[in-house]
Amino acid sequence: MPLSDFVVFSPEDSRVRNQSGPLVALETTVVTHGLPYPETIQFALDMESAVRHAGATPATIALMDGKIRVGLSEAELARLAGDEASMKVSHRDLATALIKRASGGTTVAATTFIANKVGIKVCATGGIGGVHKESPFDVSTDLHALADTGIVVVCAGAKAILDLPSTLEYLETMGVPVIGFKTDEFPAFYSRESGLKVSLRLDTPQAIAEFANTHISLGLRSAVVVANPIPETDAVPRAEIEPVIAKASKEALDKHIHGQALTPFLLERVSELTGHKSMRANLALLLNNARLAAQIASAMATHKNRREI
Ligand code: PSU
Ligand code: MN
Repeated sequence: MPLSDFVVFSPEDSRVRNQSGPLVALETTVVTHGLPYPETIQFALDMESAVRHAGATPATIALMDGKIRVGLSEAELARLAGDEASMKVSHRDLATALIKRASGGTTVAATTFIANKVGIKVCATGGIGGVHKESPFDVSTDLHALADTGIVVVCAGAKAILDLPSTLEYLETMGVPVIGFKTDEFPAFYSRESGLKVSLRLDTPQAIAEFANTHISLGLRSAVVVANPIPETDAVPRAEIEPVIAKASKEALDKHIHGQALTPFLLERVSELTGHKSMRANLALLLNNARLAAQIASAMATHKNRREI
């Protein structure tokens, strides 16, 4: 059966499908498992607005009642966010969600998989998954997906709760370029600095678009990760966040929290321990990434047209 058999084209989907302009896919695990309810609803809508204001059309991707959806209505977003039963859907969970007629937020891995199938070239998230600190065998499916999906993923680096050097090594091994937007350093999600280098620094959405179109036209199957540092005013210095992450990671270890539950647990604990300062940072960087993703998607369309003339 083709993928289209599983995709329902509601009015929102069709709006997205019939868009001739640039599209930006938005992941929804951040809506179901990454941010507190009910604020997360407004937040998902704000991300969509940020994409629109920057000149592109948002395609929020999720599973709704056992169907893959590309574009959600406001009511559907609210239902997805508010339903305790909403799954966290990565590659291995896609078929489960379909046969159980379930709803769920898609991770970067599942979002990029679906976006790629429907021809969307750019996706925005907060931070990509990676190699977990205390358990080197817990490697996010995001990394595997990035190795295998020709798409641009705009993020604020990998989540700071992760082993960042190992995550970058993995990306390098899998041939995934990591572009620093106006930075030589790989940003660490809540903080702008990590002491680690990106593979290339580019300073404009146009330059990133040219890079991405070139990478994709070569037929390379890996993604292009665009690391966009959190705005200075919202950043939490590394010295402040590191001990908090260490404490939260220790708690997770003591409580035997692992697998799918680990990332949501750590994000929530870090937020509690910082008096929600980390949550505000998370929101700021998500909007910042949605904007840049829209600018890159627009520039990719223009650059491609120019080449075809
Ligand atoms: N970025 C955020 N909050 C999140 C996530 C990313 O700011 O909740 C989600 C993304 O959907 C990412 C997922 O794909 O966490 C990774 O989960 P895991 O480490 O279990 O693969
Ligand atoms: Mn994991």
